Parts: sequence; C-alpha cells; structure tokens
Amino acid sequence: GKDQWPRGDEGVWRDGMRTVDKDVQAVTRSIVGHVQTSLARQAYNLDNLGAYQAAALSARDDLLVNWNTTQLTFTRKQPKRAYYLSLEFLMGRTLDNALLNLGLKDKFTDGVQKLGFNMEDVIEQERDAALGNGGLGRLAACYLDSSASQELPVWGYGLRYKYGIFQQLISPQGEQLEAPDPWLDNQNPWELPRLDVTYDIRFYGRADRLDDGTGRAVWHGGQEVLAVAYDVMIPGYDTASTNNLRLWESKPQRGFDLNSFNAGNYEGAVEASNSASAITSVLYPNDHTTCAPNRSIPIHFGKELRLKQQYFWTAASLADIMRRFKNAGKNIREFPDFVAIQLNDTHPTLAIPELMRILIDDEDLTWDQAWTIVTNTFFYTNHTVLPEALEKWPVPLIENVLPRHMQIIYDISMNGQVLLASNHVSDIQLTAFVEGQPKQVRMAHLACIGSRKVNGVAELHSELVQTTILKDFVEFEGVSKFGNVTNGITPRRWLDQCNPELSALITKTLKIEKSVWLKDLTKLEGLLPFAEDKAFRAQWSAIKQRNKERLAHHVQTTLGLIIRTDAMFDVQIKRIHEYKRQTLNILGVIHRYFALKKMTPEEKKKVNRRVVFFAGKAAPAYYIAKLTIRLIVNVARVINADPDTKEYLQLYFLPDYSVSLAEVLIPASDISQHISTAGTEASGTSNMKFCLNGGLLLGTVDGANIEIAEEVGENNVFFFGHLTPAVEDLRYQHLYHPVPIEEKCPPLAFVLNQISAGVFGGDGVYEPLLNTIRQSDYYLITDDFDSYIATLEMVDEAYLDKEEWIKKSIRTTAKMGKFSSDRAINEYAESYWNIEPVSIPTGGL
Ligand code: CJB
Repeated sequence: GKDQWPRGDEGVWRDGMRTVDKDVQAVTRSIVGHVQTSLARQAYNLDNLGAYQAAALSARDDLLVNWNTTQLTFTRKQPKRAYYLSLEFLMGRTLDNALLNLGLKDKFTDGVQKLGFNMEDVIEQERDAALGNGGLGRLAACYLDSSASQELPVWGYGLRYKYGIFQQLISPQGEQLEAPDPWLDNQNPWELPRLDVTYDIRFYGRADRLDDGTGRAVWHGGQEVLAVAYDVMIPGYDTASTNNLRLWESKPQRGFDLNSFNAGNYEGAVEASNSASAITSVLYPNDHTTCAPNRSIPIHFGKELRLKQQYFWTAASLADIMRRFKNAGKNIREFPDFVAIQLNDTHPTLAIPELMRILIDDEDLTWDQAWTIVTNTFFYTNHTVLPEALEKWPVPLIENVLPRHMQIIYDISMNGQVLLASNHVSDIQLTAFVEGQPKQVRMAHLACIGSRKVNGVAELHSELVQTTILKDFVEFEGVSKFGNVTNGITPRRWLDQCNPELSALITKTLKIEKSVWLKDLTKLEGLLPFAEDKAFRAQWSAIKQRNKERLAHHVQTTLGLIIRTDAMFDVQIKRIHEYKRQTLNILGVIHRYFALKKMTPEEKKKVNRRVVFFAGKAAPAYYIAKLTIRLIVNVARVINADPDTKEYLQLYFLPDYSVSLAEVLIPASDISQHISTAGTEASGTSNMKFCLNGGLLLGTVDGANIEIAEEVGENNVFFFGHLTPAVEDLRYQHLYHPVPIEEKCPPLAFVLNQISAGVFGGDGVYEPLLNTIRQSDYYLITDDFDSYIATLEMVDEAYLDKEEWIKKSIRTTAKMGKFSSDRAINEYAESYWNIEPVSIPTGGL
C-alpha cells in the first residue's frame, strides 16, 4: 500500500539515510559521537565499559539500517513467515557476533585501537544475555542466527526476563550458591523498547458459553496484565537480512508493583510475588523438570506463576502475529498459508487452545474450521523423553487461571475420542491427555494432536519419541506426521568467533573466502588431505596450544589459579544432571588419582598428563546435582594439593558456566565428555561444538554422538557403555536381582568407600549421592564404570601418539559440515514450515 512509502520528498529522505559500509574514520566518528551525546561522557576519562557502550551503540546503528530494510521488504512482499516460540533464548554476548556478521570486525578493531582501547577488553565488558538454562535455549539462539543468515523470514518470540539464569557462586564448603543475574543493570543497547506495541492479557475470571449453538464463549473478569514488546535485532552473516526477536515484558495496568527480591532464598523469591510484573521477572532455573524436585517449597504457587508466564507469552505473541496477518488484508482461512508457528518444546502449547479461542470466540469460525487452521499452523519439537521433564498441568489450576482454555482443551480431547471411535481403535488411550487423579493435562499429547508435524532432535531420539511417549499417536495419526531434524550449531559463533586463529588457518588452507565455507560448512571436507601434511599438523596443534594458554590465562585472571598447559585438556561442561553422569566422570577422576598414588616415580613418568575441567549449573532445588558439584570441588582441593600426583592430574570446577565461558573452553579442549545413560540425551549440541573445533569426543552411544561418529568415522571417536535397548533390562535387574557393588564392580566400590571414609572431607554429606549408585542406580553407573575406565585408558594411549591424534582432530573438524544449524534450519523451512528465503537489498529503502 501507499503508506509503505515515505511521505514528503523521497529524495530528501534518501539523502538522510545511513548506510552500512563504513571506513575506519566513519567508525571512529560514530563511536566518538555516541560517547559525546548518547553517553554524555568525556574522552579523557572514558573507561572500557564506556568504550563498549559507545561501540555497541555504533554497531547497533548499522544493525538498525539492515533491520529496517528487512522489515520493510517483508511488509511489501508478504512472504509466508515462521515464528519460533521459545521460553528460552540463550544468546550470550552480541557485540563481537554482530560485527562479524556485519563484516565490520576489522574496522571496529582498528577504530577502537585508534581511540586508545583494545577490542578484546571492550568485548569483555558485555554481560551475557543468559535467558535460558542450557541446550534448548542455546539451540533457539543458533536457529535465529541461521535463519537470518539464510535470509529466511523467521521471527523469534520470548520473554524479557529481568533476571536471566542465576549467577553461580561456590561457597567455602564447595556448595553452589545462587545470586540473581541483573543483566539489564547497565542498560542493554541491543534492545528497542516498543512502548506502542502492547496487548492486554487476561487471567482468571469466568468463561460463559453462549447458548446459540455456536460453541462460542465469553471470557471476562479476572486480572488483566499489559504485555510490552522489546525488539532485539538478529543480524544474518554476510547479508543485510536482519530478523527480529520480540521479547515481552509484563507490566501492571495500573502501575503498582510489589518488587521484592530475596537473594538468600532464590526459588522462594521467585514465588513470593504474584503481581503483574512478577510474570517476567525471572527465568525459571529448572532444566529437564516441570517443577522443583524439592516438595517443601510452596509448589502450587510456583507452578501457577510458570503457567502464567507460558500463557502471557503465547497470548501476546499470537495477538501480535494475528495483528500482522490482518494488516496484510488476508482472509482468516488463509492463515496457515502465511503463518507457521514452531513450538520449542511443550512450553508454548497453550498457543493451541489460544488460537482456537481467537478463531471461535473472536473470529466466529466453527470448531472444524478453526481446528483445520490450527492443525496446519503449528509444529512441535520434542527435546526430551525423560519422564520427569514431560509437562503436566493440573486441571484445577488451568480451570482457575484460564477457564476458557480448559473448556477448549476438554473439547479437543472429546473430539479426538470421537475420531478415535470412528477409526475403530478405541482401545488406545491416546486422547487421554486429560487424565489421572487429580486430573492433569499432558502437554506433549496436546502439542502433538494440535500440530501439523512433530519432530525429535536427533535420529535416535526421534525414533524413541515415536516408539515410547507418542507411540499411540503414531498408530492413530500415521507415521508421516513424525520426523527428525538433527540439531545444529552456528559455525559463526562456534568457530569463527570463538576460535579466530583456527578459522583463519582454515580459510588460508581451503583457498576460498571465509564467507563461502561459513555458509556451506561441508566445504570443510577440503581439509581432509591436509591431515597427511606434517607442516599443516604443526600449525593445527600450535593453535590448539595457544587456545589452551588463552584458557589458562582466563582462569588465572578470573580465579587466580595456575593451570599447566603441557597436558591433555579434558572437558565436561553442561547442566549438572544425574542423566548426564558428571558422577561417572568424577568417580573416574578419583579412580585415576588412586592409581597414580600407587605408581612408582618411573611409572608416573609414562603417564599421560591430564587436566580435567567441569562447569555447569544445578537447578537450585536439585539436591543430588548440588552434591555432585560439592564433591567435584572438594576432590579438586585434595588432588591439586597432593605433591604425589599434581604434576599428572589436575581438576577444576569453573564456576558460573555461561556461553562466554564456553567460547573460551571449547577451542582449548583435546577431549570432551558426553557420557549420558544411553537413550537419555536427546541430541546434545556441545558435542558438535567441540568436534568442530578439533576436540575429540568421548561418549556413549546416544543422541547426536551417534551421527557425529557416522560422519567422522568410529575410529575418530571414543565410545563406551551399554546401548539403549539394554537399559530397561539393566534397570529391572537392579531392582529385582541386585548384586552388591563389591562383587559387580570392585574398583568402583573402592572409590565409593574412599569418599565415604572422608578422604575428600564432607563428614558423610555425600552419602545420599553415593546411595543413588549403591541402591537403584537408575543411571547405570555400576554397569558402565568398567568400560568407561577402559576407554579412558585408550584415550591416554591415543593422545601419547601425538601425530595420530592431530590427524584425528583434523579429520573430525573436516567432517562436521552436517552439524551446521544452517542445514537444520533449512530442513525446517522446507519440510515443515514451507517458507522461502527473501533477498534483502543493501542500502536502505
Ligand atoms: N534440553 O536443554 C534442554 N532442556 C530441556 O528441558 C529438555 C531438553 C536439551 O535440548 C537440546 C536441544 O534440542 C538437546 O540437544 C539436549 O539433548 C536436550 O537435553
């Protein structure tokens, strides 16, 4: 329409437009301008933080030019769009990434230096945007980068938490403590408040069905909360295409607020306030669990706030999507032709009854018309088959908070049953997604029945989704509704940005532009022949060595610890969870420690030196996971102080794991551990990051480890442990035919007894953790310990053959092309969402 063109004189508008390609002088002018006016600071006393803020504002101006062009192009062309609904976006820092994607990194580095600053120090000033717990949230961030880089019209929708994932502190006893993460305190240059984009979101009240035979209802009364939009620019790599991540903030409609935050009682504080602004005040720190495992806290209240978060976010997002769709002047029946909505796990499942409510109550469609639209709009990705992670909401809770949605959920369930009967498969319990006592709604079932397609995140996992938790639906709806999209990672952040030296060596070696292989990662295969080239291997390993030194330097400046770099770096970084088996790793370290203690000095000289790193957060109420951290910290104290062993074995728990810490750890790793009980890790994505950076993988036959091995070759990975089909039977054996550990696995029994005897202190505190292994051993530590230790020995042997090891490292990187998130996002675009790239012109209107 006409209103998409400028009013007044177009030439005057164009003359005033900024453009992005800048020389160094334009960069310094822009930074100085921001120091002078945006920050109102003086050149003579500007510190690194000020320099960061000015540089960020300058880069933001460039992003905004592209962002505006992108949005205008979409408005004019009206392509089908996809919306990625995720409660978590674990973005990390933005400045470095934005400059690399804009192609301005060198100019800014130069410019900043001319102004008397060092770019690395400036970059370090930025706080991570840590609006996520772990893999699920980081995946969402990688997918945004890939969507923009592929020029795909994909917007993210999430929540603007005032506090991201908690900061982890370690007490003198080695316990995890949690402190709030006030990431917005220094102002956030990367967000644009859209105070004019707001929606009223209702909670509670009453839903009265109309008795006009239409099935419509009127929902009224209760509480209304205001949703305010904040936009975050998502730049594509080597393109003007710049997408949007819209985050919602909750505000009371009448501007009062109970703002209490109690740092000593983190989860308690989360639940303390039921005010409107509490809805987006804090990210829930629970990963892989629907509620805090510790039942002593007022659980129902905590659940209610989480339900309100989920509805607040889905309702605001759908209202926004609907408004944009209507502005385009289309007929409501065409909705699925222009809109695809991806549900990142079950957290946004309320979008399904919410869209039904809009279509029936507001748009006057019949149930069948509405259901056709809904089931052609949504796509659902499952991220875990762990039973405790499958969301269930008590019916009385939904009935109270969202009375109209509960009616609709019952109607969906009933309609499913009618369909079921007509298909003569009434023995199947599939539509019983409202079940139990008290009744609960199983969100995975609702998400499945309301979606066009359902997928898992790696081949094995997608298979397990179809054969376990959604088995009945596969029988009922047909297998073609179910698929797999193996996860991916963005090679921009996870190679070019975090490992600039390796990136430069690759570009030089492949003799193609960096922008070519970073957008087609399969090009890395061109490195394969260089594994045979001795000089190349020397360069490759020198870079690994410098990355180890960079990590050692980081640890020294932040923690004051001296780490030796003439050793193998062995890394396990991820959320602390029993299924990920950090316990297996620490028990292996202890086993090694005692083996070293028994050796003669001559024997020790032949040993492979090892530095073991752990990092990761535990959910604040996950008692066993917190004990695991405490054990690791206290074992580290003993081992690192022991003159008999400290030359050969060092152990570190690095506190407050984050995206930024991962960017330093991953390039420095020789080997990383991905050792979940078979069948429990849906995919894993850090496994891909390590391998892309030439670190080898030690893992179980699980998740994406399997596909990594398929790509790089079994001889380049170290696998151990029982396979998925054996797990059920082993658990049965543990319960009904238990064998004492002393008999089943004597070396493990010895290690457990040493801990119990107090060698690592603790005065008995570790018993509950040890008992999980001595008793039911649900995660199969006793079954896999021997093969784990044997495989660690193979790793040592392989590492001592330095040249062979480097060959493995090169071959691993070379074969990681499949795991680019560009490949993954293209699969979603083509086989799920049916959207196409839209090319974005450079240079404004
Ligand atoms: N995942 O991070 C989470 N949180 C959950 O609650 C459930 C799953 C992870 O999602 C990643 C992205 O798909 C997977 O790679 C990872 O295996 C899974 O644990």
